[in-house]
Amino acid sequence: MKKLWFLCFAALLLGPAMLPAQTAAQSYYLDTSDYAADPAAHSFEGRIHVYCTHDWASPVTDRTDGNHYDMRQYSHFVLDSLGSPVVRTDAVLTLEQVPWASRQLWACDVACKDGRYYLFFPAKDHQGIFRIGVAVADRPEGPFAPDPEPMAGTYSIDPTVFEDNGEFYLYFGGLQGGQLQRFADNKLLDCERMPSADEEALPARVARLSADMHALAEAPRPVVILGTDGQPLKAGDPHRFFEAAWMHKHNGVYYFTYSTGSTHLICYATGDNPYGPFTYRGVVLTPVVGWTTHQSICRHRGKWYLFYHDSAPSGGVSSLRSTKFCELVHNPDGSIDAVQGQ
Ligand code: FUB
Repeated sequence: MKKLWFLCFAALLLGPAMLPAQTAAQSYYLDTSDYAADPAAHSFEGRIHVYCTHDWASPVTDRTDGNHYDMRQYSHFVLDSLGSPVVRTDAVLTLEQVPWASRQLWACDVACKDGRYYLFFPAKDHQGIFRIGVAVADRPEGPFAPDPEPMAGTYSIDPTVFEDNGEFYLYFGGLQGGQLQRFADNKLLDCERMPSADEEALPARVARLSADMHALAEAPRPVVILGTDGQPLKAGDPHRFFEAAWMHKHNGVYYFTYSTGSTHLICYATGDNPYGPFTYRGVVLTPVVGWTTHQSICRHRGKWYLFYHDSAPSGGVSSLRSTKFCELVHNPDGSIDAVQGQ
């Protein structure tokens, strides 16, 4: 009790700088010395490695199609466990290094195969179309060397890679600024087409990767999310896919998590294989401060963690976000306890 009183007194005296950045949801900021968003977290070589977009105060103020999300490099963070010191490295891959890219390094992900690290990232090409590239490193912290061209057959944003039984699967896609509505049957349309509220929602895409990790081994397929009625979710459903695909597997169940964008939720749907279909199950994260919400889910030393971002440290500026994390609970019935974003 004496110790508790002492801690309260010290906190009052020394101010918040001495305390861990903690929210009501027992979430912790990874690092508030600079902005970092869209966390992709993995347990590699016994430590937690997190790959983020590096938000900054860009002069771009045009909000059309998310142009103000004008990131030019990725950041890497490494930590041993919840609460341990975090080491940050910026510029593990920069826009200047990628010959085919013109702008907007949006959410990325990293996979490890045979001791090498593959960073999958989206950027607009010189025609203004989002494509997905791959960059390789010998160490999880980089530096990453990009291929000279984007991966053939890729489009849109938010690539994430999931390993299952020795195969690697690339998931991707994002609406509106992410341009998914500009593609049908894996082809660029002359004119974008957003479905009306009572039509089927636009799905994320998934494709198995080639053995060398540099190409798609097959044409991308739709990731269909079914409602409890067994029918694909409609475009007007507040739980339909928008962006930020992520896959994890727990107790043999495949969990597809994603952002609903305009309704500001992170939701989950479950299935029995990496391609789906997946059945909508519920909310993982309620709305955070800021417009975008973006998650990754990582198992480390037997515990599951949810990584996400919010704009609270920047006072709500939607393009200046900070990464947070907390433990994530899977219940015995396979459901996930929702984390409160605020
Ligand atoms: O950070 C840019 C974009 O905002 C990401 O790619 C989306 O997932 C959203 O977080």
